[in-house]
Amino acid sequence: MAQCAAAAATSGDVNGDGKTKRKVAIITGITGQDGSYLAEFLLAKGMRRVILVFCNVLTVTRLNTEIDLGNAAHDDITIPYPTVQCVWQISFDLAEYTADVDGVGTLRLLDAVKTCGLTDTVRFYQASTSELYGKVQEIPQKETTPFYPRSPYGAAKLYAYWIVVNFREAYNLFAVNGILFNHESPRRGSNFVTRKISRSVAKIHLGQLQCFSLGNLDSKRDWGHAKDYVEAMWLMLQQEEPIDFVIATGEVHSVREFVEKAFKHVGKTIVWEGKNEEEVGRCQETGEIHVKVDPKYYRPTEVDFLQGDSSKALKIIGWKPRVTFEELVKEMVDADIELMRNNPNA
Ligand code: G4F
Repeated sequence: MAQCAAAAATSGDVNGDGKTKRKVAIITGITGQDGSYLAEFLLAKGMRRVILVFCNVLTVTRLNTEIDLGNAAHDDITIPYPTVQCVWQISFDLAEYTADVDGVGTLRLLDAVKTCGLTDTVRFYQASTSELYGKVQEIPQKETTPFYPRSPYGAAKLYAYWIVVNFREAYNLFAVNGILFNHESPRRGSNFVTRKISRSVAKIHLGQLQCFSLGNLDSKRDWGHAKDYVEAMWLMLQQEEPIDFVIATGEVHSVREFVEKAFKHVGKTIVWEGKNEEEVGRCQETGEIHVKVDPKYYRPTEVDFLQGDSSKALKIIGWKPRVTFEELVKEMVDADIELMRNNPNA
């Protein structure tokens, strides 16, 4: 799967004590944040064996590591970390590759399940995405909202979504799509906007950087915490029926607000001056410019606004987010301050 997505195939089922019967999980995309959180979550749930599939998006290497975690803490495991570009850049520049990994890659996994005669035992989770909604056709977006992807990544994920539905209907496979809205954490890749901001604010706070550049400050996202979202993945796999769900907080914030909140946490008030490419964010307390706009971060086709409605998930699987937007921003900035203090080149 994509470097930021995790998919789990499991033969597990609920025992009644909240633990799984057959404790094997395969997680793809282990270099992304979701893979590591999911592995930890499943181990805590009693899963005995978690196989981590390493997908290097740049060298097309797959399945080159298999690690039995046992009871070891995830932190004790060393997993090679590839050079990772941000999803949208890969997506637009390497559209064919994106289709191969994120679209056809899902088909390959499903086909493997079928070919091995495992359709009755495997439970398959597909890391679907709010990128499917792209140019949104309805606000907020829910399971019935029409899709309108705006990137090669979104288009590839659309195929993945439907091929999962098809295998479910054609072969009675327990396969589900988790339509996850943006979810972040201190483990988020540094090219995603939230982590780029938290790292930069941490560096500025520590005197290691003066200014950084962003693209579209007015883009709005429904940002949750990745830890909450991996719990939703697991819950979806514990149900009697395979059902697709939107997983989101329902709250929307702009990139601009994320910047303001992150700086506020380190005692800086950002005031905005100028328009479009000339816009800057200045620190009210010191007068220094800390944020600039650089059109190189604009996208060929932008997804301006995403807001999910996860009321179906609340009703059927009892899922709701725990971490607030404010807590998320603070956790990310604090973690990066700690990281940069110990290793300014991180
Ligand atoms: O953090 P982003 O790169 O995430 P994006 O594109 O929403 O995608 C993420 O969420 C999806 C779920 O909806 C996943 F499917 C996908 O895999 C990934 O996890 O960008 C968020 C917004 C965009 O509108 C972008 O234009 O932030 C805006 N932005 C503004 N300046 C920037 C920047 N994005 C990045 N990466 N870098 C900037 O400097």
